[in-house]
Formats: sequence, C-alpha cells, structure tokens
Amino acid sequence: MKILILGADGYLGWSMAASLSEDNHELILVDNYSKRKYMKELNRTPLCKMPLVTTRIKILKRLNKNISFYEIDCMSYKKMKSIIKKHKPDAIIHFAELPSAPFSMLNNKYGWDTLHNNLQSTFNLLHCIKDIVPDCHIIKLGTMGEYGTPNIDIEEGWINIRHKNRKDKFLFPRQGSSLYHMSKIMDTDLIWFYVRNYGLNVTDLMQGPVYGIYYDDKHKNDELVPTFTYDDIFGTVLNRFIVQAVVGTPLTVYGSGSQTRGYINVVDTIKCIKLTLENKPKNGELAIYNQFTEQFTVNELANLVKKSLARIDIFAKIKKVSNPRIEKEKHYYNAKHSNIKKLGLKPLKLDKNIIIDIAEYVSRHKNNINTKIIQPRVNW
Ligand code: USQ
Repeated sequence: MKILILGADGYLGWSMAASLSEDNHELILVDNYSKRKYMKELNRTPLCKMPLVTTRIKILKRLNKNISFYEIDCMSYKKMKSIIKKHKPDAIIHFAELPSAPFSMLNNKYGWDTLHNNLQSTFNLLHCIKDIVPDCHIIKLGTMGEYGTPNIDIEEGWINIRHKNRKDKFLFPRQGSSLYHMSKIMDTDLIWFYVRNYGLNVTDLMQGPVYGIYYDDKHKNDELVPTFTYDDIFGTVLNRFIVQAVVGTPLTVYGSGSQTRGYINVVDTIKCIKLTLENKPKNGELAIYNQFTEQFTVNELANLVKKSLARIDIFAKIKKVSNPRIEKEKHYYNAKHSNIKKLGLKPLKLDKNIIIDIAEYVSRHKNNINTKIIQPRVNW
C-alpha cells in the first residue's frame, strides 16, 4: 500500500512509521516539528534527544527504500494538497495533532493553538481527500477522553436512541475535560460531516493513554524508539510514574487517584492501526473503535509500578498531590472495547515485566532526567 503518515516525528507517528517500514509498503512521512518547537518554548525535554526525521529515516531505509519525508505543516491546505495530489495514497494515518490536555489548558495562546492546529489539519485532510482521492482510507486518532466519564456504559462511538417511539443511531454523547479533548470532539463531528455527505471512508480510533517504549515487544530495538516524554505537560501517567520511580521522586497521584481510564501499550496501538488498515470501512461509513485494552484507576497504576519495581530494587513512594485538573475523581466507568478484538487483536496485558522493561530503558538514560519538569504546574 501507499501510506501517508501525518505527524511522523511523534511518539506514535514514529513507532507507526518504523513498524510499517518492515512490511514493504510505500511510506510518505510528514511532520512540521511543531511539538519539538513547543517543548523547547516551554523548557520541556524528552528522555533522550531525538535526531530529526531526516536523520532517523536513514535507519528505516535500511529496511525499506521506499520512504520519503516532507517537512510540511498540515495547516497549509496548499502544501497538503500538493502531497496528496503527488502521491495519491491508499491510506492516510493522521497523528498530526497537538496531543496534550495540560498544554491546551496552559493559557489562551496554547488553547487556541491546539484548537486551530487540530481542526485545521483535520479539515484540510478531509477536504483534500474528498477532492483528490475519495476512496483513500483515513485513519484518525481520536481519544477516549472525548466521551468523558458519563454515568452510563460507554459504547464504541455510536448509540441507538429510541425517542417517542422512533429510533435512530447517533454519535455517542461527548463531553471533553480539556480544550485538547474538545478539539478531538470537533474533529469527530467534522469527520462525520464529510463521511455522510461525501461518502468518504474513515476509521476513528478512540484511544486511551498510551504507555511503553518499543513498538515491537519481540525485537526491542533501541535505535528505533520514539520520543519518550515524562514531563508534567507532555508525559502520560504511566510513563511518568516509571520515570519518577527511577529517579527517586514520589509518584504524583492527582487527587484521590480513583480516576479510571482505559490504557494501552504502544505495541497494541501499532497492532490496532495495522488491523484497521486491513479492514477499510465501506464508502460512507465512519468506523469507530475504542482503542484501549484495560481499565485502571490512577491508584492501581501507582501501586502496580511500586510493586513491580521493588523486584529490581527500585523502591517507589506514592504521594497524593492536589489535582491540578478539573476532572471527576470518583465516577462510574465501563467502556466497551470489543470491536478491535473482533478484528483480531490479542491484547498485551500490563504486568510487572512490562513495567520493569520500561524502567530498565529509563534507567539506562537516568542521567538525562530533569527533575524540575516533573511536578504538575498547569492548573485549570
Ligand atoms: N494523572 C495523575 N498523575 C500524573 C499524571 C496524570 O494522577 O502525574 C492522572 C490524570 O489526572 C488523569 C489520568 O492520570 O486522570 C490520565 O492522565 P494522562 O496525563 O496520562 O492522560 P490525558 O491527559 O487524559 O491525555 C493522554 C494523552 C492524550 C490522549 C489521552 C487519552 O496525552 O493524547 O488522547 O491520554 S484519554 O485520557 O483517554 O483521553
């Protein structure tokens, strides 16, 4: 297949590119390095300094010669159009969005930058596909956080509603808890508009927080790891807890720690996207998958990290800190996630070995950890 990956420099975009380069596809990678620029602006650094895609792509080219890279901003309709016209991809995987809730809530500028970047890149993409390659399969990364924490079971994207003896199928109600999550909700609405009006075929993956280093748990290649962040703005909770344990600062459980989310290993993220690549929806169909494998409370994650790492003589402490976010702490949470299993995913369950594996990678780079960027500073 000819696959275009938007946002190929990121945690998931790079893992996806590395994994797909083994499968003999033609890959076209795009990124504008905006996350690097924002991290620099905010004095946040990843665990390891990552070379630019232009350098890292040389490693992938050892596996697959058919890879190209463009440094392009997806907010430019003209540039997006020229790439799509030139390559006419069979599938596009869209990661080119600002991915952080705290970043979006930091101030007016970063809030707007998140809304603007995420909506405009999604809009440009949909518009180009409609005009140039309407049969191309768009795979879009959404988030479980679009649904929020309703007091009812969360369905996979859609809900059947019976009202006054009539029934219809609608997008499941959405209520985001940050401007980042709101941008993803608006993306979904935009996608559904294009799908129902123009017969596009799109898969929207509602993903939970991701953890892990290697996209492939069998061949753990340090040369191909993605950018790994652990700071208060860009790091996700489990990766942060492991770094905190390794560096010997207490694990920062926000509030009571009863917040429940659906989590997924980066290995499974990549497998899920590959499964959806093989299962293109029909024209005019928006397929939605809830992309996570297990539910945990924050307390459960912190205790699991503590217990697992004691095995390798890392003795983590857990500290409850005042919750910097507006989010429900005690809530009902039961989200369906069987569609992706029906496509063939055999989930990788979080266990002590996985946590130790990540901690060992982090320990090898312990000297790079900046303890000043760990405590939460963005309140809303
Ligand atoms: N949390 C802590 N301590 C920390 C960091 C986070 O207790 O040090 C808690 C948060 O309060 C939250 C939960 O852990 O209840 C998850 O937080 P997170 O920072 O790992 O994840 P979140 O901000 O929700 O966003 C992340 C990714 C985002 C993705 C989303 C999936 O950054 O791109 O869309 O996970 S979801 O959470 O399902 O919306």
